[in-house]
Amino acid sequence: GPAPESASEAHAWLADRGGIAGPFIGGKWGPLRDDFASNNPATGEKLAGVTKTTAEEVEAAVKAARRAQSAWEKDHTKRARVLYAIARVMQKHSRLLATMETLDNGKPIREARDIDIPLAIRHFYYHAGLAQLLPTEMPGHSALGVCGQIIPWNFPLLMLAWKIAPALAAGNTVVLKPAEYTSLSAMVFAEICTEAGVPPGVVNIITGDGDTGAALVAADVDKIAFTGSTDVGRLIREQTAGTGKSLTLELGGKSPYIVFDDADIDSAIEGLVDAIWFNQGQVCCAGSRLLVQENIADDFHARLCARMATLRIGDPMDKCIDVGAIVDPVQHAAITRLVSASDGEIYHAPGPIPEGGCFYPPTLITGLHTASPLMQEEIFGPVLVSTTFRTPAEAVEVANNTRYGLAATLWTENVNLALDIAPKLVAGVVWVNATNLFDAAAPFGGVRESGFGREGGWEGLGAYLKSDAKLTAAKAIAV
Ligand code: TXE
Repeated sequence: GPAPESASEAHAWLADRGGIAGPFIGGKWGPLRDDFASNNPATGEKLAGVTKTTAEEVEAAVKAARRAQSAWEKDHTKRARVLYAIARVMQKHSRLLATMETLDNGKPIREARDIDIPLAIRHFYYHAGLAQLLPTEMPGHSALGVCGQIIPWNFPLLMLAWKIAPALAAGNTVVLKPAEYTSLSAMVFAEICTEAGVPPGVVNIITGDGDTGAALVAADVDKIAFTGSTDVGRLIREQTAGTGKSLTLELGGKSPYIVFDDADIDSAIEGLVDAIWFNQGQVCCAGSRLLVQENIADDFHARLCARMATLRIGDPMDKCIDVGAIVDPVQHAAITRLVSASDGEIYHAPGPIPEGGCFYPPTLITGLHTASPLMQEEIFGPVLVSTTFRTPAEAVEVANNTRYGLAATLWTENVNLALDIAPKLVAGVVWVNATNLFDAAAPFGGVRESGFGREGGWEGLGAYLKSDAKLTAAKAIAV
């Protein structure tokens, strides 16, 4: 096959900056300290040192954002122009962004190059348009102010784009914290902002772990937007309760993937490969729970196992690889622990796995009880659990038997059945004969313990504006 993508440009970029990722505040780097390491999960090598931004430094970032906010909000045409420039400069550096993302996160370079980076860029192009249209489409709305944004490690640059693009389009300034495992593409992004003419203080990046995140939640911000674990989401909800800070949460999931007996089975299996093995299954809306109609279950499982045996696991920089590395040994250990506690039948894809990295094979588990922890808990790895159903009503009941509600997928050739089932599924998005479709114009988000608030489209922009209700109340008082 083709030669692996070269890592040399990304290594040189990091070396030029002293090999440390740290806070970017008011348009400047620093202070930079090597507090902990960011490693390549495929090899264990240290890529860079990362600064654990202190509470005082977080306050300085919030102050820089506060100082920049009103000028930024004044001119929507300038915002549109700058967002458009960000997209273009990202495009120019897309190769560096893709290799940095793959080195730091372990995802296959094919996915970083063809999915993460283009979708992130598209988010900025799209929101440049929304910024331009805002005063005519949503007259009278104003920005929230300074937004604190905390993102996870599974799609570092894409989650950054989902947070920063709408916030900036709406006239807010931001302080964003990348996840501790994956700070490096955010570092590249900070310099892209400078190159694109983003005024100092409009975008601030603070590196660090949960302590830095907690300091951001406690700081003088007008909104917290969080994507991450349900436990931390709950904590942040408690911390912001009664403070007047706006909050949106995008949390975990255990999304059902329902296959009826009349489905196009080849397509349903290819969809499933995407649903649960894309990004090693480290996807909030992963189709991690297969529900297959009982009369086709044995055949479906046999064909699925045959397909799993063809997946190539290995060096994420290799363009031929389907499944890369798990982001960190901590996450790898969590997946291993959950699977080893299973009382079901476990099938691991037989493909060879490289030594020395954080690799976990694509895995299918059958024969679990619906109440089994593996059927209920988010595994956040390349592990699919499977169960069967007899009737459409039973499929709906089992699909909804979870505390989550982020996404759902269903496969059938019967359009009447699809139209009947889709609205009964408790989920923020339902895909029919497709999966993992994302677009900057389509709002994404959960219900129940998967969180609240939407990202993408006008709805997502609304999450960064003072709401109609608040405006109406303010007017009522004025009268
Ligand atoms: O998440 P955390 P972790 C789920 C998934 C995974 C599990 C644990 O099941 O196995 O969570 O992952 C910051 N105040 N998801 O531990 O800790 C943290 O620094 C403020 C699903 O990595 O929630 C990081 O930037 N911030 C999810 C971000 O929160 C805090 C994606 C997410 O990390 C904080 C990731 C605190 N007290 C994990 N503690 C999805 N929905 O896609 C941590 N952080």
